[in-house]
Amino acid sequence: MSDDAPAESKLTRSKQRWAEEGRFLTGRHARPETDRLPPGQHLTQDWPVLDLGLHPAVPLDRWTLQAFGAVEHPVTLNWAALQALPQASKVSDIHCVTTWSRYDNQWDGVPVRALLDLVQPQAEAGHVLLHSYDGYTTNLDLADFASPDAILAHSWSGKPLTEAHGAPLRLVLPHLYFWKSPKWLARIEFRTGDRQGYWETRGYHNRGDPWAEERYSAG
Ligand SMILES: Nc1nc2c(c(=O)[nH]1)N[C@H]1C(S)=C(S)[C@@H](COP(=O)(O)O)O[C@H]1N2
Ligand SMILES: [Mo]
Repeated sequence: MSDDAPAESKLTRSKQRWAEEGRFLTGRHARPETDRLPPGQHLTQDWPVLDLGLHPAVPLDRWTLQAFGAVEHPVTLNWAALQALPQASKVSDIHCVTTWSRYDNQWDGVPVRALLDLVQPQAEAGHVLLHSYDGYTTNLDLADFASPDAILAHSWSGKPLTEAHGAPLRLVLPHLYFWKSPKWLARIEFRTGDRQGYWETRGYHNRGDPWAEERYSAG
């Protein structure tokens, strides 16, 4: 556990206890080709807000996104520089480890692959650690981060993200549980070795594939 982690709310403590108890595990497997809803999930029409309880307000004129570490071209992008990168629109489903799923979310933003083209990860860079303005962190294999569906999203349903859902910019990585999609994204650290983030150090699975029900780490 890192010592600069934010203070824990009641919900955060409950979620950590559920991880210890293996709550919500069904033991079933499903295949994305035939079953749209992963095992143990239920559909919701609304869009719940889940986070550590801090909603950092970052004014656009002070906002930056930094990409650094094991890359050929580290960058610090301001809002105008982010808007100048290639833009795309992607529709994907959300699967949260607390068992709600939400279909057909439309995201607009910069495909992660466009950012990777810009910074050029070095051959030794196998992992990323993502840092957010609320102190949240989460880790990914570079191969997962580089998914063609991954997008640095500034808009949902054609409108700018609300502050509660991560404005001005969040990652959306639809093939993993939603805790792997940080809101209020601030810094992308490219690493040669893996380093676990906030939930991963509190009992959540290191990868978080909803189809394999990778909710929690064993033990
Ligand atoms: N910065 C940040 N990102 C975060 C979190 C957080 O606490 N802080 N919580 C994660 C979790 S556990 C979930 S389920 C989703 C929820 O996103 P939503 O509130 O937009 O539904 O955000 C993820 N990204
Ligand atoms: Mo979550």
